[in-house]
Amino acid sequence: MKDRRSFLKTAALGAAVFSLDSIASAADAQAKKGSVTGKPIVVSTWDFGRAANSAAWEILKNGGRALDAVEAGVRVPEADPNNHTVGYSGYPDRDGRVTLDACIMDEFGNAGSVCALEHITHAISVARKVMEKTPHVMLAGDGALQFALANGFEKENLLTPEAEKAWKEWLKKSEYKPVINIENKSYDSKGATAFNPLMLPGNQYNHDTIGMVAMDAAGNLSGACTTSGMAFKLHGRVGDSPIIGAGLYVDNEIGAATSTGVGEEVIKIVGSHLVVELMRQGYPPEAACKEAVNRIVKRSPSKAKEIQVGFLALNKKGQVGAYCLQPGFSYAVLSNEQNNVLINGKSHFK
Ligand code: SD4
Repeated sequence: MKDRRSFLKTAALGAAVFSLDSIASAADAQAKKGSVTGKPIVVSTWDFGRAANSAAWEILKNGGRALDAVEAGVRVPEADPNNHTVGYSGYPDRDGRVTLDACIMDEFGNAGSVCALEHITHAISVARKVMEKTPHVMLAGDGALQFALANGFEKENLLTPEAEKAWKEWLKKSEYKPVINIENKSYDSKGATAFNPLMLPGNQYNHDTIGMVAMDAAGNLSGACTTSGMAFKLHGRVGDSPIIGAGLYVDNEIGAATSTGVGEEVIKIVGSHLVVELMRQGYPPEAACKEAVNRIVKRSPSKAKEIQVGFLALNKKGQVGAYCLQPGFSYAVLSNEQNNVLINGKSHFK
Protein backbone atom coordinates (compact mmCIF):
# COMPACT_ATOMS: atom_id res chain seq x y z
CA MET A 1 0.00 0.00 0.00
CA LYS A 2 2.82 2.26 1.02
CA ASP A 3 4.59 1.51 -2.25
CA ARG A 4 1.51 2.20 -4.27
CA ARG A 5 1.02 5.50 -2.47
CA SER A 6 4.58 6.59 -3.03
CA PHE A 7 4.31 5.46 -6.67
CA LEU A 8 1.20 7.60 -7.13
CA LYS A 9 2.90 10.54 -5.45
CA THR A 10 5.97 10.18 -7.67
CA ALA A 11 3.78 9.74 -10.74
CA ALA A 12 1.82 12.87 -9.84
CA LEU A 13 5.01 14.83 -9.34
CA GLY A 14 6.33 13.46 -12.60
CA ALA A 15 3.15 14.57 -14.37
CA ALA A 16 3.45 18.03 -12.86
CA VAL A 17 7.08 18.29 -13.96
CA PHE A 18 6.14 16.97 -17.39
CA SER A 19 3.39 19.49 -17.86
CA LEU A 20 5.60 22.36 -16.72
CA ASP A 21 8.22 21.12 -19.17
CA SER A 22 5.70 21.14 -21.99
CA ILE A 23 4.64 24.61 -20.97
CA ALA A 24 8.26 25.74 -21.02
CA SER A 25 8.79 24.25 -24.48
CA ALA A 26 5.57 25.89 -25.64
CA ALA A 27 7.07 29.16 -24.39
CA ASP A 28 10.25 28.50 -26.36
CA ALA A 29 8.25 27.64 -29.45
CA GLN A 30 6.23 30.81 -29.00
CA ALA A 31 9.41 32.85 -28.61
CA LYS A 32 10.82 31.30 -31.81
CA LYS A 33 7.63 32.07 -33.68
CA GLY A 34 8.30 35.75 -33.17
CA SER A 35 6.87 36.44 -29.76
CA VAL A 36 8.22 39.74 -28.56
CA THR A 37 11.17 39.76 -26.26
CA GLY A 38 13.08 42.76 -25.08
CA LYS A 39 12.38 45.98 -23.34
CA PRO A 40 11.01 48.51 -23.24
CA ILE A 41 7.67 47.28 -24.48
CA VAL A 42 4.06 48.41 -24.26
CA VAL A 43 0.93 46.50 -25.20
CA SER A 44 -2.69 47.51 -25.09
CA THR A 45 -6.16 46.37 -26.02
CA TRP A 46 -8.05 47.10 -29.24
CA ASP A 47 -7.24 49.13 -32.33
CA PHE A 48 -7.16 52.38 -30.40
CA GLY A 49 -4.34 50.83 -28.38
CA ARG A 50 -1.96 51.88 -31.14
CA ALA A 51 -2.36 55.61 -30.55
CA ALA A 52 -2.14 54.99 -26.83
CA ASN A 53 1.02 52.90 -27.27
CA SER A 54 2.63 55.71 -29.26
CA ALA A 55 2.11 58.14 -26.39
CA ALA A 56 3.47 55.61 -23.91
CA TRP A 57 6.48 54.98 -26.15
CA GLU A 58 7.52 58.63 -25.96
CA ILE A 59 8.22 58.00 -22.28
CA LEU A 60 9.58 54.47 -22.56
CA LYS A 61 12.03 55.18 -25.37
CA ASN A 62 13.67 57.89 -23.27
CA GLY A 63 14.21 55.57 -20.35
CA GLY A 64 11.08 56.73 -18.50
CA ARG A 65 9.12 54.78 -15.93
CA ALA A 66 6.48 52.27 -17.05
CA LEU A 67 4.00 53.86 -14.63
CA ASP A 68 4.29 57.24 -16.36
CA ALA A 69 4.06 55.54 -19.74
CA VAL A 70 0.84 53.67 -19.06
CA GLU A 71 -0.81 56.74 -17.57
CA ALA A 72 0.18 58.90 -20.55
CA GLY A 73 -0.85 56.14 -22.95
CA VAL A 74 -4.38 55.58 -21.76
CA ARG A 75 -5.01 59.32 -21.45
CA VAL A 76 -5.09 59.36 -25.27
CA PRO A 77 -8.35 57.41 -25.75
CA GLU A 78 -9.73 59.01 -22.57
CA ALA A 79 -9.55 62.41 -24.26
CA ASP A 80 -10.53 61.31 -27.77
CA PRO A 81 -13.98 62.70 -28.67
CA ASN A 82 -14.32 60.03 -31.37
CA ASN A 83 -13.90 57.20 -28.91
CA HIS A 84 -17.27 56.51 -27.31
CA THR A 85 -15.98 53.82 -25.03
CA VAL A 86 -13.45 55.49 -22.77
CA GLY A 87 -13.40 58.80 -20.89
CA TYR A 88 -14.74 61.95 -22.56
CA SER A 89 -17.61 61.20 -24.96
CA GLY A 90 -18.08 57.70 -23.52
CA TYR A 91 -21.55 56.26 -23.91
CA PRO A 92 -23.61 56.97 -20.82
CA ASP A 93 -25.54 54.65 -18.56
CA ARG A 94 -29.30 54.12 -18.91
CA ASP A 95 -29.91 57.41 -17.08
CA GLY A 96 -27.75 59.37 -19.50
CA ARG A 97 -24.85 59.75 -17.06
CA VAL A 98 -21.28 59.05 -18.16
CA THR A 99 -19.60 57.15 -15.33
CA LEU A 100 -15.98 56.07 -15.56
CA ASP A 101 -13.99 53.21 -14.02
CA ALA A 102 -10.18 53.09 -13.94
CA CYS A 103 -7.26 51.60 -12.08
CA ILE A 104 -3.49 51.66 -12.12
CA MET A 105 -0.69 49.57 -10.59
CA ASP A 106 3.03 50.21 -10.31
CA GLU A 107 6.13 48.06 -9.99
CA PHE A 108 5.94 48.07 -6.20
CA GLY A 109 2.48 46.54 -6.18
CA ASN A 110 0.90 49.87 -5.26
CA ALA A 111 -2.60 50.30 -6.62
CA GLY A 112 -5.15 53.07 -7.10
CA SER A 113 -8.65 53.00 -8.49
CA VAL A 114 -11.81 55.01 -9.08
CA CYS A 115 -15.21 53.71 -10.01
CA ALA A 116 -18.47 55.33 -11.08
CA LEU A 117 -16.60 58.62 -11.40
CA GLU A 118 -18.49 61.38 -13.21
CA HIS A 119 -17.38 64.66 -14.84
CA ILE A 120 -13.63 64.01 -15.08
CA THR A 121 -12.05 62.95 -18.38
CA HIS A 122 -8.84 61.50 -17.02
CA ALA A 123 -10.11 58.91 -14.59
CA ILE A 124 -6.73 57.17 -14.79
CA SER A 125 -4.94 60.21 -13.40
CA VAL A 126 -7.42 60.40 -10.52
CA ALA A 127 -6.74 56.70 -9.86
CA ARG A 128 -3.01 57.43 -9.78
CA LYS A 129 -3.59 60.24 -7.28
CA VAL A 130 -5.62 57.85 -5.10
CA MET A 131 -2.64 55.49 -5.18
CA GLU A 132 -0.06 58.14 -4.41
CA LYS A 133 -1.87 60.55 -2.11
CA THR A 134 -4.21 58.47 0.01
CA PRO A 135 -3.93 55.44 2.26
CA HIS A 136 -6.74 53.85 0.18
CA VAL A 137 -6.92 51.83 -3.01
CA MET A 138 -10.38 52.69 -4.34
CA LEU A 139 -12.70 55.70 -4.29
CA ALA A 140 -16.25 55.53 -5.65
CA GLY A 141 -18.84 57.89 -7.10
CA ASP A 142 -19.27 61.26 -5.37
CA GLY A 143 -16.31 60.62 -3.09
CA ALA A 144 -14.06 60.04 -6.08
CA LEU A 145 -15.34 63.24 -7.69
CA GLN A 146 -14.82 65.27 -4.50
CA PHE A 147 -11.29 63.92 -4.24
CA ALA A 148 -10.58 64.74 -7.89
CA LEU A 149 -11.85 68.31 -7.53
CA ALA A 150 -9.80 68.78 -4.36
CA ASN A 151 -6.74 67.66 -6.30
CA GLY A 152 -7.04 70.15 -9.11
CA PHE A 153 -9.13 68.26 -11.69
CA GLU A 154 -11.78 70.32 -13.44
CA LYS A 155 -15.43 69.39 -13.60
CA GLU A 156 -16.53 68.79 -17.19
CA ASN A 157 -19.54 67.61 -19.11
CA LEU A 158 -18.46 64.27 -20.59
CA LEU A 159 -21.67 63.59 -22.52
CA THR A 160 -21.10 64.75 -26.10
CA PRO A 161 -23.98 65.36 -28.53
CA GLU A 162 -23.08 62.17 -30.45
CA ALA A 163 -23.06 60.01 -27.33
CA GLU A 164 -26.33 61.57 -26.20
CA LYS A 165 -27.88 60.84 -29.59
CA ALA A 166 -26.78 57.19 -29.41
CA TRP A 167 -28.24 56.92 -25.91
CA LYS A 168 -31.57 58.41 -27.05
CA GLU A 169 -31.67 55.95 -29.94
CA TRP A 170 -31.02 53.14 -27.51
CA LEU A 171 -33.78 54.34 -25.21
CA LYS A 172 -36.33 54.03 -28.03
CA LYS A 173 -35.42 50.41 -28.67
CA SER A 174 -34.98 49.44 -25.07
CA GLU A 175 -38.39 50.72 -23.87
CA TYR A 176 -36.47 52.15 -20.96
CA LYS A 177 -36.64 49.79 -18.06
CA PRO A 178 -33.98 47.75 -16.30
CA VAL A 179 -33.66 44.64 -18.42
CA ILE A 180 -31.46 41.98 -16.92
CA ASN A 181 -28.73 40.92 -19.33
CA ILE A 182 -29.56 43.57 -21.91
CA GLU A 183 -25.78 43.86 -22.29
CA ASN A 184 -25.86 40.34 -23.62
CA LYS A 185 -28.00 41.22 -26.61
CA SER A 186 -26.11 41.92 -29.79
CA TYR A 187 -27.15 44.80 -31.99
CA ASP A 188 -25.88 45.67 -35.40
CA SER A 189 -25.49 49.28 -36.47
CA LYS A 190 -29.19 49.51 -37.33
CA GLY A 191 -30.28 48.07 -34.02
CA ALA A 192 -31.11 44.63 -35.40
CA THR A 193 -30.36 41.67 -33.21
CA ALA A 194 -29.11 39.27 -35.89
CA PHE A 195 -26.19 37.22 -34.63
CA ASN A 196 -22.88 38.81 -35.45
CA PRO A 197 -19.92 37.98 -33.23
CA LEU A 198 -18.32 41.35 -33.88
CA MET A 199 -21.37 43.01 -32.32
CA LEU A 200 -21.38 40.93 -29.17
CA PRO A 201 -20.98 42.80 -25.90
CA GLY A 202 -17.35 43.52 -25.38
CA ASN A 203 -16.37 42.87 -28.99
CA GLN A 204 -14.98 44.99 -31.80
CA TYR A 205 -17.90 47.39 -32.32
CA ASN A 206 -19.24 47.23 -28.82
CA HIS A 207 -16.37 47.55 -26.42
CA ASP A 208 -15.43 49.91 -23.74
CA THR A 209 -11.99 49.57 -22.33
CA ILE A 210 -8.35 50.24 -22.83
CA GLY A 211 -6.08 48.03 -20.79
CA MET A 212 -2.36 48.70 -21.12
CA VAL A 213 0.66 47.00 -19.58
CA ALA A 214 4.27 48.00 -20.09
CA MET A 215 7.83 47.15 -19.12
CA ASP A 216 10.36 49.96 -19.04
CA ALA A 217 14.06 49.89 -19.92
CA ALA A 218 14.84 49.14 -16.28
CA GLY A 219 12.66 46.02 -16.55
CA ASN A 220 9.90 47.32 -14.28
CA LEU A 221 6.24 46.62 -15.00
CA SER A 222 3.14 48.78 -14.60
CA GLY A 223 -0.41 48.72 -15.91
CA ALA A 224 -3.48 50.88 -16.40
CA CYS A 225 -7.07 50.17 -17.32
CA THR A 226 -9.79 52.76 -18.01
CA THR A 227 -13.32 52.64 -19.39
CA SER A 228 -16.76 54.17 -19.51
CA GLY A 229 -18.02 50.63 -18.89
CA MET A 230 -20.65 48.76 -20.81
CA ALA A 231 -22.79 51.20 -22.77
CA PHE A 232 -26.24 51.94 -21.28
CA LYS A 233 -25.52 49.97 -18.12
CA LEU A 234 -27.63 50.36 -14.98
CA HIS A 235 -26.65 53.48 -13.08
CA GLY A 236 -24.15 52.46 -10.41
CA ARG A 237 -22.96 49.37 -12.24
CA VAL A 238 -19.20 48.82 -11.88
CA GLY A 239 -17.32 46.41 -14.11
CA ASP A 240 -14.00 44.65 -13.81
CA SER A 241 -11.86 47.51 -15.08
CA PRO A 242 -11.32 49.38 -11.77
CA ILE A 243 -11.03 46.20 -9.71
CA ILE A 244 -7.47 45.23 -8.89
CA GLY A 245 -7.03 41.59 -9.83
CA ALA A 246 -10.00 41.55 -12.19
CA GLY A 247 -9.41 44.22 -14.87
CA LEU A 248 -5.70 44.60 -14.14
CA TYR A 249 -2.94 42.99 -12.15
CA VAL A 250 0.79 43.65 -12.01
CA ASP A 251 3.41 41.62 -10.18
CA ASN A 252 6.83 42.99 -10.92
CA GLU A 253 8.48 39.60 -10.37
CA ILE A 254 6.25 37.76 -12.83
CA GLY A 255 4.26 39.84 -15.28
CA ALA A 256 1.13 41.89 -15.83
CA ALA A 257 -2.31 41.25 -17.29
CA THR A 258 -5.41 43.18 -18.21
CA SER A 259 -8.84 42.35 -19.54
CA THR A 260 -11.61 43.67 -21.72
CA GLY A 261 -15.13 42.53 -22.41
CA VAL A 262 -18.05 41.73 -20.15
CA GLY A 263 -16.62 42.60 -16.76
CA GLU A 264 -19.07 40.56 -14.72
CA GLU A 265 -17.55 37.34 -16.03
CA VAL A 266 -14.01 38.60 -15.46
CA ILE A 267 -14.76 39.58 -11.86
CA LYS A 268 -16.15 36.11 -11.12
CA ILE A 269 -12.83 34.46 -11.96
CA VAL A 270 -10.63 37.36 -10.76
CA GLY A 271 -9.28 37.17 -14.27
CA SER A 272 -6.13 39.30 -14.45
CA HIS A 273 -4.80 37.99 -11.15
CA LEU A 274 -5.46 34.46 -12.37
CA VAL A 275 -3.46 35.12 -15.54
CA VAL A 276 -0.50 36.45 -13.53
CA GLU A 277 -0.63 33.51 -11.12
CA LEU A 278 -0.65 31.09 -14.05
CA MET A 279 2.41 32.83 -15.47
CA ARG A 280 4.02 32.37 -12.04
CA GLN A 281 3.44 28.63 -12.45
CA GLY A 282 5.30 28.69 -15.76
CA TYR A 283 2.55 29.31 -18.31
CA PRO A 284 3.58 31.58 -21.18
CA PRO A 285 1.32 34.63 -21.54
CA GLU A 286 -0.96 33.24 -24.25
CA ALA A 287 -1.43 29.92 -22.46
CA ALA A 288 -2.23 31.76 -19.22
CA CYS A 289 -4.84 33.92 -20.99
CA LYS A 290 -6.30 30.84 -22.65
CA GLU A 291 -6.66 29.06 -19.33
CA ALA A 292 -8.48 32.09 -17.88
CA VAL A 293 -10.84 32.09 -20.88
CA ASN A 294 -11.39 28.35 -20.33
CA ARG A 295 -12.47 29.06 -16.75
CA ILE A 296 -15.15 31.41 -18.03
CA VAL A 297 -16.37 28.84 -20.54
CA LYS A 298 -16.39 26.11 -17.91
CA ARG A 299 -18.23 28.21 -15.34
CA SER A 300 -20.87 29.41 -17.74
CA PRO A 301 -20.82 27.60 -21.11
CA SER A 302 -24.02 29.04 -22.55
CA LYS A 303 -23.30 32.63 -21.54
CA ALA A 304 -19.74 32.35 -22.89
CA LYS A 305 -21.19 31.88 -26.39
CA GLU A 306 -22.98 35.23 -26.24
CA ILE A 307 -20.33 37.56 -24.94
CA GLN A 308 -16.76 38.64 -25.47
CA VAL A 309 -13.96 38.60 -22.93
CA GLY A 310 -10.31 39.05 -23.82
CA PHE A 311 -7.14 38.87 -21.73
CA LEU A 312 -3.79 40.40 -22.61
CA ALA A 313 -0.59 39.60 -20.74
CA LEU A 314 3.09 40.49 -20.68
CA ASN A 315 5.66 38.54 -18.72
CA LYS A 316 8.92 39.63 -17.20
CA LYS A 317 10.82 38.31 -20.24
CA GLY A 318 8.93 40.70 -22.48
CA GLN A 319 6.78 37.97 -24.05
CA VAL A 320 3.24 38.95 -24.96
CA GLY A 321 0.16 36.83 -25.33
CA ALA A 322 -3.61 37.16 -25.47
CA TYR A 323 -6.69 35.00 -25.74
CA CYS A 324 -10.37 35.75 -26.03
CA LEU A 325 -13.76 34.11 -26.25
CA GLN A 326 -14.88 35.34 -29.68
CA PRO A 327 -13.04 36.36 -32.82
CA GLY A 328 -12.64 40.10 -33.09
CA PHE A 329 -10.39 41.06 -30.19
CA SER A 330 -7.25 42.90 -31.25
CA TYR A 331 -4.27 44.22 -29.35
CA ALA A 332 -1.35 46.47 -30.21
CA VAL A 333 2.31 45.78 -29.45
CA LEU A 334 5.06 48.38 -29.53
CA SER A 335 8.72 47.67 -28.77
CA ASN A 336 12.06 48.06 -30.50
CA GLU A 337 11.23 44.89 -32.46
CA GLN A 338 7.49 45.32 -33.00
CA ASN A 339 6.36 48.50 -34.68
CA ASN A 340 2.98 48.98 -33.03
CA VAL A 341 1.57 45.96 -34.80
CA LEU A 342 -2.09 45.15 -34.36
CA ILE A 343 -2.60 41.46 -33.63
CA ASN A 344 -5.84 39.49 -33.67
CA GLY A 345 -6.19 37.53 -30.46
CA LYS A 346 -6.77 33.80 -30.82
CA SER A 347 -10.24 32.85 -29.69
CA HIS A 348 -12.04 29.97 -28.02
CA PHE A 349 -14.97 30.13 -30.45
CA LYS A 350 -14.10 30.35 -34.12
C1 SD4 B 1 -16.62 46.54 -18.24
N1 SD4 B 1 -14.69 45.41 -19.11
O1 SD4 B 1 -17.04 47.59 -17.78
C2 SD4 B 1 -15.48 46.61 -19.21
C3 SD4 B 1 -16.05 46.87 -20.54
C4 SD4 B 1 -15.30 46.36 -21.71
O2 SD4 B 1 -15.28 45.64 -23.83
O3 SD4 B 1 -14.14 46.12 -21.69
N2 SD4 B 1 -15.94 46.12 -22.79
O4 SD4 B 1 -17.13 45.44 -18.00
